[in-house]
Amino acid sequence: MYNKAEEWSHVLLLYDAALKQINTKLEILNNELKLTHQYNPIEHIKSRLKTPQSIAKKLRQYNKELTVDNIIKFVNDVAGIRIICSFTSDIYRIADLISSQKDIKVLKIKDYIANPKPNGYTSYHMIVAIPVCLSNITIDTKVEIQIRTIAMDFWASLEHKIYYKFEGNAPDHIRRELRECSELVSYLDKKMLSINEDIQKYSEQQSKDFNSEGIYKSYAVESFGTIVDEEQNKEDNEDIKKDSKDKKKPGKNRMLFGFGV
Ligand code: 0O2
Repeated sequence: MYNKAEEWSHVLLLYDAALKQINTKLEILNNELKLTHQYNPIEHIKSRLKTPQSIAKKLRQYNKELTVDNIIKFVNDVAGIRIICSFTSDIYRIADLISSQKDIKVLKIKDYIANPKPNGYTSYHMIVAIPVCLSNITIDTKVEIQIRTIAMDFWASLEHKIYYKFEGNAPDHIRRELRECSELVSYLDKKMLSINEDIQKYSEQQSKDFNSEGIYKSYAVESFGTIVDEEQNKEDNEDIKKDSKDKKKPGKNRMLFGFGV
């Protein structure tokens, strides 16, 4: 039998392991996208275990007793990961990639981007469960994943400070200004996304131009090679007539090597 402190240490070990696993998955996905698309959607990742004080506060809000069972059952964000991206489209791409991982179960989604909170808060939240394999048992462990843009994160961190400063009762004009800022954040994110899409169109066009130029060049080299070949053949024929020993011409061989023949 464990005492409460030991029991809690074991629970924390699970949450910590779950955080590590999700972090590793995200790093692998980001590296894969970097390699295959020369593009990394994740700007940075923060992860944390909730403090005992915050856990106790949350259970008090839910009118639940502070027990390990209640923490596991009712507190969804003991293990929390925040993923910061550049563009709103990256948020949904990352959410899809996470959902399609075979060992991850998505338990709950809160899309505060499609449905912002009345105070203006925007972010994409997922509660997922990931199996943690211990020596004699495998336990599905909950992790809260928040995905948001740099601009959304900037807004949320200031709002968080203000919320704590005024203990949830910020003056009206501050709340109003924060709401206005959240509209600016949403405008900024849309604008940055559309600029990025334009840049991508230019890059696609450039790579098309590059490819067609590449094909043009290879045709040119091929025909140049053929001409040299023919000329070389003529020379060869003449040379054969002149001197049958002088058959090998290094120029011809070089061109053939150039074409990988
Ligand atoms: P802290 O101090 O950041 O940890 P549920 O999980 O559905 O049972 P909960 O926890 O209300 O209920 O879920 P929700 O709405 O998804 O919020 C989870 C976390 O999102 C919060 O954790 C905050 O970190 C963040 N969040 C939600 N709403 C706001 C908001 O209006 N402003 C800011 N700045 N952050 C927000 P905690 O435990 O409430 O807080």
